[in-house]
Amino acid sequence: MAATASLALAAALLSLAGLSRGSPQDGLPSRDFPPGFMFGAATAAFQIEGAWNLSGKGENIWDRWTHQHPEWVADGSNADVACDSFHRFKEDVQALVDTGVTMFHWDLPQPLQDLGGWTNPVVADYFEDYARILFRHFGDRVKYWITINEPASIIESYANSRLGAPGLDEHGVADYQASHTLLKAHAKAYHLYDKYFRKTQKGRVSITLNSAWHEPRTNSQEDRQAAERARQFYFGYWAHPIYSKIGDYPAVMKERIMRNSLAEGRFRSRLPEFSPQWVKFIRGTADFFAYNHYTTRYAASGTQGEIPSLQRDSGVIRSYDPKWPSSASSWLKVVPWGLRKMLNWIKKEYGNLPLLITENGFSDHGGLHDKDRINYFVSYLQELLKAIYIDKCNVFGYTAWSLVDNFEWARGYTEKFGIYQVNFTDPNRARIPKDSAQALRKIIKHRALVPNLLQGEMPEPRVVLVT
Ligand code: GOI
Repeated sequence: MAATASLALAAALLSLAGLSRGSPQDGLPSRDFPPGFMFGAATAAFQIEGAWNLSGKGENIWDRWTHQHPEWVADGSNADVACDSFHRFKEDVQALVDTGVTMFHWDLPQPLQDLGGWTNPVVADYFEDYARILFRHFGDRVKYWITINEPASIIESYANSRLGAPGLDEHGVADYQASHTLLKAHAKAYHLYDKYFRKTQKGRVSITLNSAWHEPRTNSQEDRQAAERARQFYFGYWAHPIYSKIGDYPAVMKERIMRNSLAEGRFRSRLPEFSPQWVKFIRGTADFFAYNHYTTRYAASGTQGEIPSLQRDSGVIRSYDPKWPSSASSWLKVVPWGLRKMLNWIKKEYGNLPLLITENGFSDHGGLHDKDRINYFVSYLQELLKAIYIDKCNVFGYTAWSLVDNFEWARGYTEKFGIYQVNFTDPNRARIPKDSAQALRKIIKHRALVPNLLQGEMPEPRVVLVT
């Protein structure tokens, strides 16, 4: 306690004196987070709740996908019980420092999938109805709303059945149709809030977009152009209609998909068109930028992927540097500087809207002494501070993924992202804080990237939050 207090005092004195606690080697002007900076830890309903058929809950597309195809999940598991948060939510809420509520994190009701899911424009109307119910019931307390989590990930499962629900293989067609409805649904929810709720509830609404940073694989002009194309195809796809001045999908997408579609003997583009009314309706529908970031990929110019597919349309071949440290997830390499580059690109491309990092985290195979996860958080937060102080990126908050180990979609329970461990063989699903939870607690308490987070023995974990 005394050590903590004196650390805080030293911090206060140093900042009063206008001095920086960042050492010159790490290039950090300050280790303090700006005043008002928000921290949290995130999770998602389907990945933790369980109770899949209780309390009047209907079947959703992930219930169906996991039950029908256990062989598509790495360990043949499902989320029928998961972390049992349905019954244990009090403990989890107690563990949350600060958070908002995302409306939709992939668990579309199965009856809507039976109508075609997000490829059917009527689903945007149902989404608006759903948003109305949430605004009405929770809007007095929720001040940061996210409509949809990672639309780019949602449409991947319309292209490749093994990636998740709904489990279709309609690449290059259904994924583009689904994106159209997803953007409409988001915009409808935003305008609904604007019209009927904003004045009294005074909250803010956005959509969470995700993408790796795409770095040119070589310095050739082809690869630099390919990297920019990758940014447009994997991120501009969603950000351009909402955040750019002119709206609509990026020009490079419209051109290339049209060209490929005609070459395939079609009479129109596989990418649906927005009418000018829709372009206008979707543009500007975010009060802040919400962004999930995990990793970086190389982009090189080249033709790869099935015909037709988003990858083929992009003309990009993506890869990793073998030198980048791995995680338990094949897609997740540890590349902290990619976060800083991405934040700068967003600022340059769409202006310096306040930005909230809604997910950032690291996977391993379990264990309480998760040094690699602490290292991940610290190194990414360091780059975040550089983006804030050196590059003047307008980042106002950060939520770590994830609060508890959970059902990792197609990876089942084989990859762990939690800062709390969950014992999945214990009927009580006991939660235990990992070393990373202690480290984040320190960071949040001091509102600074305090030194020595990796050094010294962490105290033995206590079992908490279990009644
Ligand atoms: C979050 O998305 C999400 O919001 C959370 O819910 C989730 O818990 C968290 O991630 C952690 O997972 C190398 C065939 C490259 C095609 C290896 C087979 C690409 C593509 C392995 C298998 C990667 C974070 C799927 C963003 C979806 C994982 C987006 C990261 C698919 C791969 C593949 C691979 C494959 N992405 N997601 N992928």
